[in-house]
Amino acid sequence: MVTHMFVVEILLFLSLLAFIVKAQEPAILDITKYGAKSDADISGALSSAWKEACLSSTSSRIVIPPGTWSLSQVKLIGPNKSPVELQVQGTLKAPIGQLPNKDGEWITINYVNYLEISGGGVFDGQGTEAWTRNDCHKNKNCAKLPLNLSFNFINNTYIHDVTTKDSKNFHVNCISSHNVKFQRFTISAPDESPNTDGIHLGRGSNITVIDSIIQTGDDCVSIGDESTEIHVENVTCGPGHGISVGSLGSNVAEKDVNGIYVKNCTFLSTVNGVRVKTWPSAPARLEVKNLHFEDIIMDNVSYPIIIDQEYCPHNLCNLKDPSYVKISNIFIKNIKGTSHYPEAVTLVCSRTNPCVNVQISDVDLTYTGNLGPTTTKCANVNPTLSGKLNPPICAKTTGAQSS
Ligand SMILES: *[C@@H]1O[C@H](CO)[C@@H](O)[C@H](O)[C@H]1NC(C)=O
Ligand SMILES: *[C@@H]1O[C@H](CO)[C@@H](O)[C@H](O)[C@H]1NC(C)=O
Ligand SMILES: *[C@@H]1O[C@H](CO)[C@@H](O)[C@H](O)[C@H]1NC(C)=O
Ligand SMILES: *[C@@H]1O[C@H](CO)[C@@H](O)[C@H](O)[C@H]1NC(C)=O
Ligand SMILES: *[C@@H]1O[C@H](CO)[C@@H](O)[C@H](O)[C@H]1NC(C)=O
Ligand SMILES: CC(=O)N[C@H]1CO[C@H](CO)[C@@H](O)[C@@H]1O
Repeated sequence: MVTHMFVVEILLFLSLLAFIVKAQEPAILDITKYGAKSDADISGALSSAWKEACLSSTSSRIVIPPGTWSLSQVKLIGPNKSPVELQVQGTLKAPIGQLPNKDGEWITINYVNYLEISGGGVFDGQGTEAWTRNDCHKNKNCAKLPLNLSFNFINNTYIHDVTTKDSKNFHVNCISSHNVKFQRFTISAPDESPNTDGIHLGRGSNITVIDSIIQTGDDCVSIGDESTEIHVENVTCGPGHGISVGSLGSNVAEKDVNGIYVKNCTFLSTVNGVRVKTWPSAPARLEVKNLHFEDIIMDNVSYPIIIDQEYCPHNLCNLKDPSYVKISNIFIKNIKGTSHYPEAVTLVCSRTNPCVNVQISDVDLTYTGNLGPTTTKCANVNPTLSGKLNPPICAKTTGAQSS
């Protein structure tokens, strides 16, 4: 009798345990169960699955199965009660022409906590045709093209093992988000695609981009104001315009940038390597501090290292007044490789706010062309130098050092 009851108790306990284990498995929400068909727009099905996931009190996994799916445009908005995973196994294709709401982005995910995007699939922006309509580099009143993926106000998010290709504009915009990690996140678009920044970050904290390959027509990763604790590690950039902090200063409300770490990255034939750019004659007085650029390989990079406080593309700015952005605590260490133009290192700081505490060690950059020796250009900066330095950084006779 006693043993019998004991067995019953064990059985009850085991089934309870099985229930708990099962409860921890996410509920699977396959979009085909919500009406998705491979020959029609899946935005309705995806939105329905998303709504259910957000309302669920246990975690959910939305699955986009293998295959090619048309997605016209979608806005996936939280809040969510439990973690949500969006598993993209197939390829999502944007419409070739305009999106239904031409002022919106293609895929927007906002106000979500505990999100995971995974699955090995592809977000295909189908931008090839749209790029020919993009004249924003020469026309200030150009029609804005939609960006690929916009993640705003998202926290505790892990985006991994997916590809975004041929966005019509920026590939990823990630604003006002905290504790976000992009890993094995592939971005691909051709060199000549305009404004196709890889990942644009702003007003966020603790964001990591790691183990990723970013090939695009504009910045690899661009970092806007109010960014703190941004880590870019083991990322290969190129083609594209490199990793850039800024441009900063144009808006008086801009807030400080603090703690940027670019480590163990490789730049392949990019226009810039690591760059900080601030506008002259601009109102904002924010600080940019604690930037670490370390263990970087530059391969045929046009301008490998640049701090430019007189940033003035296409001469469309006013150089009368300086930049009021204060730059301090810059650590540039172990940067090796080749530059495509002679001016391998540029440190042009503001005349009213010289750069403070710039430490440079072990920089070895060789200019491969025949326009003379490798050079550096420096203004309003007095860096602390150590280790092997080629070219000699900020030596008195700027422009005349041999490599
Ligand atoms: C994300 O974190 C920020 C800062 O802690 C907080 O203000 C915001 O409400 C959070 N958002 C969500 C969707 O959890
Ligand atoms: C930073 O974000 C990661 C997730 O990418 C998280 O594991 C870690 O706890 C966060 N760190 C802090 C200090 O919040
Ligand atoms: C670095 O990133 C590449 C992908 O670009 C990956 O194959 C490699 O495993 C990563 N290295 C480490 C140590 O994780
Ligand atoms: C550093 O980057 C190289 C080249 O991308 C990669 O092979 C290596 O695994 C990375 N190391 C670490 C520790 O991430
Ligand atoms: C070096 O970079 C320049 C300018 O971006 C490019 O035109 C050239 O093809 C690159 N060379 C190699 C060998 O990749
Ligand atoms: C370049 C571009 O189109 N940026 C837009 C990205 O999306 C945000 C809103 O999420 C817009 O404010 C930007 O203009």
